[in-house]
Amino acid sequence: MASVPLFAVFFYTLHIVAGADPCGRWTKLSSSCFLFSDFQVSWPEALMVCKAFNSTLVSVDSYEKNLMLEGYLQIRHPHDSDKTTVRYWTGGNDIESEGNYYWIGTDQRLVYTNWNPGQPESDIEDCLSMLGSTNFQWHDVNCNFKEYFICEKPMELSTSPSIIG
Ligand SMILES: [Ca+2]
Ligand SMILES: [Ca+2]
Repeated sequence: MASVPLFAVFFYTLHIVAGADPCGRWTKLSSSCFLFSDFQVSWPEALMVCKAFNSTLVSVDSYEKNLMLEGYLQIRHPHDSDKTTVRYWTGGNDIESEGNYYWIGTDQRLVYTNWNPGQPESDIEDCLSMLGSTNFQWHDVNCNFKEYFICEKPMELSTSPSIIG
């Protein structure tokens, strides 16, 4: 745990998985478990926190998944005053090769996209963020900005044996 930031340790103790719920304290949406952070960090820090939970930054790799996450974020931030300032890191980035965005969780190039018009736009903005100010459409943003973030991990399947017949 030496490389894990202290805030991640505190966060973990607050959100420790309990009981048989396949997502524990995380949010279950479709077939994955999601953690919507309530603190803001840079993209590399966000990735480190997700990894500390055996998860990764979210891959928004389909229309349906984007719609689901956007809908959840709209509910999570119902007030316009909040929505105009809130931003969430995803796993999308072009850090390694400018203009070649991929999802760090799946190692796949972006196929489905929901960029805000005019984005992505910059060789100094390499991390993909969902911005409340544009109904959570995507922007390339400087990876050092501090934003909220979304971790994703597959739902843990039950290990109890099923009885057939
Ligand atoms: Ca870029
Ligand atoms: Ca941008």
